Amino acid sequence: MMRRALIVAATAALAGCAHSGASLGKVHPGPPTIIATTQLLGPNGELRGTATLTQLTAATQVRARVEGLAPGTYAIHLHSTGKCEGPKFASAGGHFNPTMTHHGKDNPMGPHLGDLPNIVVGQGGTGSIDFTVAGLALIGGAAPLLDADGAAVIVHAGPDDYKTDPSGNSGDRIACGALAAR
Ligand SMILES: [Cu+2]
Repeated sequence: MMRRALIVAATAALAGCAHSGASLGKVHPGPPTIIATTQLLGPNGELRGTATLTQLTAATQVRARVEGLAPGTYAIHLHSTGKCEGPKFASAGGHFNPTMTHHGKDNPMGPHLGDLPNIVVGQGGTGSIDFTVAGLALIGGAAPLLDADGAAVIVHAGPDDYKTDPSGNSGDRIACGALAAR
């Protein structure tokens, strides 16, 4: 099944310039901003949300929003392979884990670099997270998320307990969005 994927955009970070109020001649764009965005789709291609990852200095900000879900708490993670083949999305592989640790922030041997906080979905069927992953790079460095086989954002059927290896006892994979370098 085709999956909408990947946009990695590089744009000049003019907004980040501390002197943008100065005369035009003094505007000096910073390094390019690296952004990856994807749609999160369910097993039948139904839209379940979006995710946008923005590379910061020695960190990556992950913003994700889900929709059309029953109220509840859902795990969401960065998985290692940018391939979303339904209905189970096993193709996305395990959690992004270049440091070979165990899963979960509450696990003494954790967490995975791909671990994220749960999304809480309210009565309207929507929920979101905005979380910065320290030490995660989309591109560049020793272990970029967007390596040759990309990566995926996965939403699970249940909450992450933040400690059970390898995936927080979070159940089936119910939505997937592929991310890839281009
Ligand atoms: Cu997961």
